[in-house]
Amino acid sequence: MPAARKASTRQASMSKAPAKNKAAARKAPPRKPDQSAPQATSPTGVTTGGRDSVDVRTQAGEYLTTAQGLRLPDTDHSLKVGERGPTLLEDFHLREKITHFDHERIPERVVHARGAAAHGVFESYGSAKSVTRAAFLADKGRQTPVFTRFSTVVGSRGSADTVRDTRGFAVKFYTDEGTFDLVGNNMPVFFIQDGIKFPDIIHAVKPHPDREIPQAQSAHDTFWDFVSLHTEATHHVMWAMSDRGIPRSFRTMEGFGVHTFRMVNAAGDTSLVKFHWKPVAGIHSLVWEEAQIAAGCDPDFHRRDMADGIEAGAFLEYELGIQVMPDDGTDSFEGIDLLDPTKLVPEELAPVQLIGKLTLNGNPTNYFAETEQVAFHTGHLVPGIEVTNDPLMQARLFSYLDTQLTRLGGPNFAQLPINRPHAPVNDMLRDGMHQTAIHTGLAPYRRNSIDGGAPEVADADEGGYVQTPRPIEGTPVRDDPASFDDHFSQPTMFYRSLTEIEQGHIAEAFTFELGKCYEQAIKERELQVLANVDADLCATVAAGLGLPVPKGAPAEDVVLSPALSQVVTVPGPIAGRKVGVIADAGSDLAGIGKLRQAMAKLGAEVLVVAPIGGVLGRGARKVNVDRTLLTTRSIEFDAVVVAGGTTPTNDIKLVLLLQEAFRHCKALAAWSDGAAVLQAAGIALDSAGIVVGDSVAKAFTGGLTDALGLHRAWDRAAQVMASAVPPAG
Ligand code: HDE
Repeated sequence: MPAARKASTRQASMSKAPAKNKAAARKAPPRKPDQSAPQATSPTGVTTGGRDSVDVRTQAGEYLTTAQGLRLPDTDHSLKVGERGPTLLEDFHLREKITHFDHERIPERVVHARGAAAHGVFESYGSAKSVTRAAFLADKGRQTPVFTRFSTVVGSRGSADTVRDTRGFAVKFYTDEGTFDLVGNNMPVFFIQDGIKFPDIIHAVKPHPDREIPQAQSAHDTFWDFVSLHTEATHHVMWAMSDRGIPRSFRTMEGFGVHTFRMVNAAGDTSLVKFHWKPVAGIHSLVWEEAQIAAGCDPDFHRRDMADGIEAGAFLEYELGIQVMPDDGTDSFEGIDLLDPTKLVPEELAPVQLIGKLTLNGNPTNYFAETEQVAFHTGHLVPGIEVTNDPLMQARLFSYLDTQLTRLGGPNFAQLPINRPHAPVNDMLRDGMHQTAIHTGLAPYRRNSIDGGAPEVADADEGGYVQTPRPIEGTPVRDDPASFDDHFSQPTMFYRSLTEIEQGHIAEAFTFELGKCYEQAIKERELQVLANVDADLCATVAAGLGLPVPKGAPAEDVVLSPALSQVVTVPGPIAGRKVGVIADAGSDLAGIGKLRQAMAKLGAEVLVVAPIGGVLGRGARKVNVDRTLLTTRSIEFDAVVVAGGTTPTNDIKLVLLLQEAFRHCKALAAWSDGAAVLQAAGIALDSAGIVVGDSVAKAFTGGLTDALGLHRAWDRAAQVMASAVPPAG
């Protein structure tokens, strides 16, 4: 508002204030407009210049300027007394540039610091209408913009993507009824039952406080000390040690809301609900050696995969599903305490009903502004979705708002562009650090007569968030219900529901992680935990550690849940997968073209790998080299194919690439005499998951597609050790 108008408004209201009858007769001022972002005009009403209709929050103008818009003649030299003299204090440009730089960082998230995000859209199937009145879920076909951030939990912001850890899967739905955040993980259970222990588990898993090592790892004494003493963590630890702890990519990860939520439909009927994200691309993981190599060769493995995929049009897709349980007052289902976040509900007991689809189709424009500044909060709810008494969830409801005050520097973080709701905001929250809204009106309080009583409060019919009445009575206690005491039967169910391959990976992971601990007592205590999960698992890990096998009492009568296994027997989609093609100057370049076309149709990308960079061939047939044997490593590819005509070589980099792909049970293929290159690397063509053909014909690309769709040739696993030694020559 221009300064002159502001002053006159103030005078007018002051002169009107005293006389009661006059105030009643006075025409109510217009309703306050909704809180708005700064416009492309300055507070004095003058346009800010630069290109027309440019938002002042972006940079505008042709010339380099100071923050005040002063054009600069030079930004490479400070103002000095002579070319070799000292710098002058009057150099305001130097001081502004350096000062701003000095303050560029904000505190990283205390957990989930390492993350990457994408924009997208959620489309409702309308099938949740019977359980929730949340319009973004209930209305068939309704599209809601979303911003989704994936993360690891333990590592710092610059740590590697592929470490063994739980992954965050946080989705911000910008709904018309207010923002809803589903702040979940890629595992359906959590380490602890009560949020009051969260600082403890996090202190234990973070690097040791003396030397601040190891970074982004759970393979150290304090973590295993904690979890072996808090056996409620066992179920989550089993998941973290399983293949779920090292996902192949964000697009091949499941997501879970973890807690039980309460949903309310239009008639006021309530249900208890658990959220699931089902990746359209299937659930796939890395193998441990790949994860370790990637952490060194390409620490950005997951975020690169997501950004490249989105850029190439291979969007990330997930279906949202809910398990619906009756809200009968017991907060439990089939003997499972629904308030215990260390327990899951097997899909066989409560099927996951699909209610909508999430498509991530846009990369952020600016990492800091969007991915770093996005603020999720479990308390960002909309009518139709409510919380339960889960003590982990209750603590989260406090933490997520609180943490932003430090991380984002004050209470106005909801005004940051990425955090702004898409629903109209009229919150009466005022002032504070970094206030960017220019509020109008005089009465940011209710009830008022000055601003015409605005804003109004809304009852349920008008979209107000009215909690379902929950009678609560009891005595304050610091205790758990007895139903929280069973720490082992679900870990046993999880382990026994997996395939032998997956069980083997869990045993290896425990052996690796405990093998990194120094304290003998911690290893022994964790073995005792495993003895209560499964005797074979315990014996295998004990053998690996060279320790005696303790006796336990694992549950014998657990009902298995095959849905927990991620090994597929029917090939799934291959969109977003990467195929490396080994080629050289003599390769069949037309064949490479055909392969690229066939893979592109299915959303997979072909990258040509040659001994040196540049271009292979000439004219219409020419093929760009995407990677050299020096710049890539097998971990980059889901399958490696040798082009026909490629000369066999004993270049150790190529042998290593093929051997690694073989050892990691990835699809390998060759057409025509390319097969000789595989053989030269010591790979038997009759091994599982090897596709050979005379040319790039349908049968060849079909075989490769199937092998890729199965993700790994696990039948090769037994052979893998034999192939570990490259052939001499
Ligand atoms: Fe979080 N968690 N958490 N958490 N969490 C945070 O919030 C916390 C928990 C999860 O991409 C923090 O803004 C407490 C469970 C994700 O920005 C903080 C407890 C689950 C993310 C916080 C939990 C999660 C966070 C740190 C126990 C899965 C990243 C920065 C009571 C269902 C969100 C921030 C993003 C982030 C606290 C437990 C998931 C400190 C106190 C269970 C995905 O507020």
